[in-house]
Amino acid sequence: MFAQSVFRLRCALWLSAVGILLLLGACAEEPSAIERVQAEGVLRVITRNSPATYFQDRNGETGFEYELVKRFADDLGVELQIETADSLDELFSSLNRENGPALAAAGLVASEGRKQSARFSLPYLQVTPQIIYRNGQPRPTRAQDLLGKRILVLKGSSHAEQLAELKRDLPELQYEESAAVEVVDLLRMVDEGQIDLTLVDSNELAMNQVYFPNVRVAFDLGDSQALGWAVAPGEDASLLNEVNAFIRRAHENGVLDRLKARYYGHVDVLGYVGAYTFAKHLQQRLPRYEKFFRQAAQKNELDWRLLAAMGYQESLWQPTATSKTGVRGLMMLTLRTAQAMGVSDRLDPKQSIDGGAKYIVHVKAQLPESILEPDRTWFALAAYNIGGGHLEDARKLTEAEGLDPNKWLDVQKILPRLSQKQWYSKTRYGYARGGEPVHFVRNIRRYYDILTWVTQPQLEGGQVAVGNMHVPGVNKEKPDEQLPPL
Ligand code: BLG
Repeated sequence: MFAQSVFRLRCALWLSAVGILLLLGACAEEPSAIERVQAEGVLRVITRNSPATYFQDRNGETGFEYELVKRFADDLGVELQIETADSLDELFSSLNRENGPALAAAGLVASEGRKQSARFSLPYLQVTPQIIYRNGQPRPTRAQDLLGKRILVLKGSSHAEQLAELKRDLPELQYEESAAVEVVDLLRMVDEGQIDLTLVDSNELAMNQVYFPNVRVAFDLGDSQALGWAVAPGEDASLLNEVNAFIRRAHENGVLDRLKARYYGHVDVLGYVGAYTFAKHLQQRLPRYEKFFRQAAQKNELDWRLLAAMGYQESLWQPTATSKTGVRGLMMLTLRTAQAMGVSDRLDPKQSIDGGAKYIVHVKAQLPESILEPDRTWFALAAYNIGGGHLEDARKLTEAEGLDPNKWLDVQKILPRLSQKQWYSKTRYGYARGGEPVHFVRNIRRYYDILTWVTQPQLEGGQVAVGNMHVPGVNKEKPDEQLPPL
């Protein structure tokens, strides 16, 4: 009897001990993915170093993926730490490694083949895979036309997956994959004729068309596909849920549209012809004047790329340009402006650039102090084009409309009114072609962005010809010799 009750007591003790252990076990449960990020105070993200994703410019880290993921880290209230992978295979193995980065944000197509190595978020961008060929060669228009061509794609890419699938129907199809290159290299190789064709996403082409004058779209290979961020497949859903909520917000509040326009909108703004014409002029014309832009910029404490962007907008870098209104030269100075700036020959490119540089500094200094950077630069450009008086008229109309006369975004909406009688009749300086400075500023900002991406910080200081095509994101440590033989 006694022994039995002792046994019962022991059982009860043992059971409660197990219960406590179980409870303790529950308390010591692994923290979730989001709890780990929050506890560390750091969001570690793996990406690719390319102009369409992440790269360094004169202001530091930048790129579409970087800007988006930075906003996500800010929303979480944690620091962002970027790691880069040299190839897509390396990217996925890093993501899946123990204590690896929490998130991959690298312009990744959420493809079927990747489901084993990644768990994808909601889409943040739709892209279309495009076959790219070289201008002057016969244009392929369907899958059959790919046969017998030298085709190179990124190793481990969704494009390699797509071609493998296509090969099932077209067994004669030949293509190669390389882990030693980035998309910009593929486009450059098509541009220079080292390969016949490649397959890239539409956003990558839109971004890079401005660097490669000979690159053209042959045809779309299949439907549009979704880009997503990814976590490791074994990971719990907590971080992915936060990502999805963030992406939903970014769709709603216009952040995604703005980033898309800024990074992938060159072709939208310039048009395809404008984009490859710019690329051609970047190689052929800018090198002739780059030295003058740099010297004038240094003398006047300006960014030479802004001056070069102005020169492109004014004359497509042509020193003998003349407008219908008799404005002349690379920087399109009026006779009056030229005289005021001490320019004796407007057709001399060096004099024109010096005069333009001096004049932009002059008009900027005349602007009211209430206009702050970066808007101040855009207002100065507008004044360069339309004159300070008309710009002041537009600012007054802007204020009367209840908008902010110190914000370029607001004033540019009102400027076109200067060419409508009902509005200009109320102004001090009267009629002006108010739409012109709006295009002028928009285009210069676009060229300025592109020039910023072409010229990397480590190349600054020396005399570096942009014509040599220093495209951001190209890994200079990988010489061409390492590329697979084709
Ligand atoms: C600018 C002058 C301003 C002048 C305005 O015109 O020229 N800028 C320069 O000379 C650098 O000084 O302002 S004002 O002095 O206060 O009157 C207004 O007259 C030049 C503009 C005009 C424009 N491009 C630089 O942006 C031009 O050529 N437009 C004509 C285009 S088209 O050929 O008729 O289509």
